[in-house]
Amino acid sequence: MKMRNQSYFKVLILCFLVASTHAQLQLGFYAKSCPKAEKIILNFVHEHIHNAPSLAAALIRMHFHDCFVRGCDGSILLNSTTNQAEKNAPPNLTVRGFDFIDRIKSLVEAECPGVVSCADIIALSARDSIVVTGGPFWKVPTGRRDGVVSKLQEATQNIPAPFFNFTSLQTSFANQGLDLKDLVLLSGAHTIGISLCTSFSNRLYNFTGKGDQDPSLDSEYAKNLKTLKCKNINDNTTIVEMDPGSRNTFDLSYYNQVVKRRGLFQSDSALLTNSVTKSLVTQLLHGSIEIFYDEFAKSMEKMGQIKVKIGSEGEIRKHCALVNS
Ligand code: HEM
Ligand SMILES: *[C@@H]1O[C@H](CO)[C@@H](O)[C@H](O)[C@H]1NC(C)=O
Ligand SMILES: *[C@@H]1O[C@H](CO)[C@@H](O)[C@H](O)[C@H]1NC(C)=O
Ligand SMILES: *[C@@H]1O[C@H](CO)[C@@H](O)[C@H](O)[C@H]1NC(C)=O
Ligand SMILES: *[C@@H]1O[C@H](CO)[C@@H](O)[C@H](O)[C@H]1NC(C)=O
Ligand SMILES: CC(=O)N[C@H]1CO[C@H](CO)[C@@H](O)[C@@H]1O
Repeated sequence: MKMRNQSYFKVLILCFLVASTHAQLQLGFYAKSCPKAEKIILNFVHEHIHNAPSLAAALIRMHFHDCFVRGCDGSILLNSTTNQAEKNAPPNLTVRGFDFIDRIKSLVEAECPGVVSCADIIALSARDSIVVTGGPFWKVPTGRRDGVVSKLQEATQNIPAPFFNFTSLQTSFANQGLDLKDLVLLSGAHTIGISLCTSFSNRLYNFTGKGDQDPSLDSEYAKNLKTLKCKNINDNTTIVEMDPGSRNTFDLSYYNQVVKRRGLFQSDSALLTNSVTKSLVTQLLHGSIEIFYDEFAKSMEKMGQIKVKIGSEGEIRKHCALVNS
């Protein structure tokens, strides 16, 4: 009887373990199946990011765009087939780094074919590239599986646009299980990287269709942008640093820009239009870089878990741009 009870108990525990490993990602998921995988990714990022530090911005943005559409499942990497893929949607016009991911994938495939997902490669290389360029570290539990569907319309519907107001941003983030704190912290990624004029030139030239300027944008700043950068509303080639003078430094100065009414997008300015997000911005500025990094890490860990596919869902793609045949 005692024996029976014990083995019954063991079965229960086993079931629980199996259920829980299938219910979520885990740190070092590839420790047995491909022990060198994470090292290969980190090494590659280490060797190549110095030639192109701006790629860190591109990769964290790719991770964000991937997670907001069908979860973090690498669907952003798929090429269009009979239908138009996410890749071809307007919001990703400037998503870069696809080759970089493909090169990492081929190194990892050479080490252990068919084991490491493209979705995990995005998540790990985004984190590693930010760390290697001196930014915050966050944990990346692995075990994501790759999706087999990618639709342009879903990217357009789910990726927040630069002209979003507070309400639309809140809804967009809530749809992904993210709250206002996540919104403020993740927007902090705009401390690095660049934007095309066309992502915000309506604020400079034709805010309400009467040839006017967005009153919530600092007028001095708007004037400088117009004379030095975005010389007309159709300029779709000039790039602007979102956090001028520190576009490669992961610091608090993005929030400084925001409180000075110099956030580049309406979505950045919108953080001041709600008392909760406004006070979070102020708190971050009164805190320290360490606090920002810790809080940013928590939100990134949350974002990296959005609707992940695990266990036997999805597949491990052979080529990141193609579903397996
Ligand atoms: C809150 C809603 C957000 C909106 C409306 C938004 C919008 C944009 C837009 C319009 C651009 C410029 C695209 C271009 O013209 O080249 C951009 C760039 C960027 N975004 Fe966001 N974004 C948001 C949230 C995020 C989040 C959550 C992250 C990452 C955690 C992120 C990371 C970046 C980075 C790093 C860049 C620069 C990319 C580069 O240099 O290539 N953004 N974002
Ligand atoms: C995916 O599309 C890109 C751009 O059109 C192309 O360069 C690449 O070769 C394609 N990848 C595959 C695996 O077909
Ligand atoms: C925010 O934008 C949405 C969608 O354009 C609009 O319906 C709503 O009225 C706006 N909210 C505010 C407070 O301006
Ligand atoms: C400003 O917007 C209005 C309404 O959409 C449009 O009719 C007008 O041509 C625009 N002006 C410019 C300079 O783009
Ligand atoms: C940029 O604008 C020009 C002229 O307005 C247009 O011909 C071109 O297709 C645009 N490019 C992109 C990438 O939208
Ligand atoms: C990298 C990539 O495929 N970018 C595409 C994003 O979407 C536009 C259309 O909106 C395409 O022209 C780009 O090629």
